Amino acid sequence: MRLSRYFLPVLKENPSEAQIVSHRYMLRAGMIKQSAAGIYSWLPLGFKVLKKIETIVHEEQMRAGHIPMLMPTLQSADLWKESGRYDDYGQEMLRISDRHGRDMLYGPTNEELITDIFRSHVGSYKDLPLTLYHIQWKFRDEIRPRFGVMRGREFYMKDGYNFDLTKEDALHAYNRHLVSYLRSYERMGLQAIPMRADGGPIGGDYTHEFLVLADTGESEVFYDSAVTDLTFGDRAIDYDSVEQCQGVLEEFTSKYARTDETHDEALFNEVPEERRRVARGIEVGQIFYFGTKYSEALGANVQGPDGKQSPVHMGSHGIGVSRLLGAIIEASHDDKGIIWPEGVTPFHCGIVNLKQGDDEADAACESLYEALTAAGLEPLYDDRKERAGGKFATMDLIGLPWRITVGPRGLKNGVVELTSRRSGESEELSPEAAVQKIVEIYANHQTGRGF
Ligand code: 5CA
Repeated sequence: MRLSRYFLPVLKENPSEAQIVSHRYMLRAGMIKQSAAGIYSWLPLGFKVLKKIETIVHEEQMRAGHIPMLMPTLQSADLWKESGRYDDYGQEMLRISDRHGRDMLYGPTNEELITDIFRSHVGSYKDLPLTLYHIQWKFRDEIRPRFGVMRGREFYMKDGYNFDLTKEDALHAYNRHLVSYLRSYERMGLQAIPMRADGGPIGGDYTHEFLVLADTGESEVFYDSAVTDLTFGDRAIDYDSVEQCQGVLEEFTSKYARTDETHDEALFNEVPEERRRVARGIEVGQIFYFGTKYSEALGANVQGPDGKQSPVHMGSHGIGVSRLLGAIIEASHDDKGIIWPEGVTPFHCGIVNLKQGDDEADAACESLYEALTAAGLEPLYDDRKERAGGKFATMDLIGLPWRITVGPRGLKNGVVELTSRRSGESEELSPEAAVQKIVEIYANHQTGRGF
């Protein structure tokens, strides 16, 4: 992409409505624009990152054997009346009536809809285990939408639902989700810690939230600092192996880590004092095992090998896809702007031409652009007739992890400058060596092509 042809409405001033850094930078970098309280348009740069995050979530869900599909945003109220949640959900649910006066709603989650699909098509244990998921917009009429996409009213969520014959099988599905979530967040450059939590309106008493530690987080968390030493890394995992998935769950959840809803002071005090931490966190996902809560209410039964009918065991598992943009920025920025992790960056590399209109500089930038594109990468070339300082400020704000700077003086010596956004360090290299280095860096990151 050439910046002169892109749509990147960068703001010079700090928007007064933004209280936290991620909201401020998303507005300033022209990623989102508020349309109504808690409802946003995703401008091209924001949309690009949203799709990168979505792609990682899809890849890791499919790797775990979970099946993608798509359910609508608008639902009939009938199923919710059947489950009893139509009244329970209260004012967070946006209720709509159609021209025939039928009660409709904008889905805040999809347990009822998916259970209805399941009961219509599946009746035997032979079709189990089954996990279906989708990534779709949700609406919750939050009393206090705030912090931009962090607590929106309309937000993008991955929600997956497992169907199993027994509690044991359903707990394996729970563990599979835990593993796939750890992998997903690490690919986004995040550490998200699973913590024992509360079921809330989804229900069930076995649930973990995934929290990214950040001072601006809305949840208070209590944990043993040893949990922050754990990383999943690139270990191979067999998602069908009960032992392997259970092993990961035990490794990541045996140390004390709880949100304030389930915090237990006596248990916490058993953690050595120097390792006890009280902090704040951003909830970027939650997994639930709730057994037969919905299958009993909606009559979703399966026939077992013994010929007997029993309600199917279920759980639901969510990732806050749009919230993740805010969480990643909270975890990775400095006073000049965003610093995207390689796994989710909207463009792989910036190219800054210090002297637009200079034949040699223009030609060098064009050939860098072509070489990076040919290698399957997406560069963002700042080809505007702007001062160098303005170009650097824009690149720093939008946070591309790597920048190649091209100017007549360097070209005389056959070099361009490659700069890391994270460390600020620069090195002079031939244009070919700079391209080679960028290609090598991204060889370790499956970022996929964007939009
Ligand atoms: N049905 C279950 C699991 S699929 C469910 O709805 N879980 S949830 O309520 O915990 O939501 C899943 C994730 O969506 C949360 O962990 C959070 O990251 C994100 N989320 C929830 N509410 C909002 C909101 N108002 N704005 C942005 N993201 C949200």
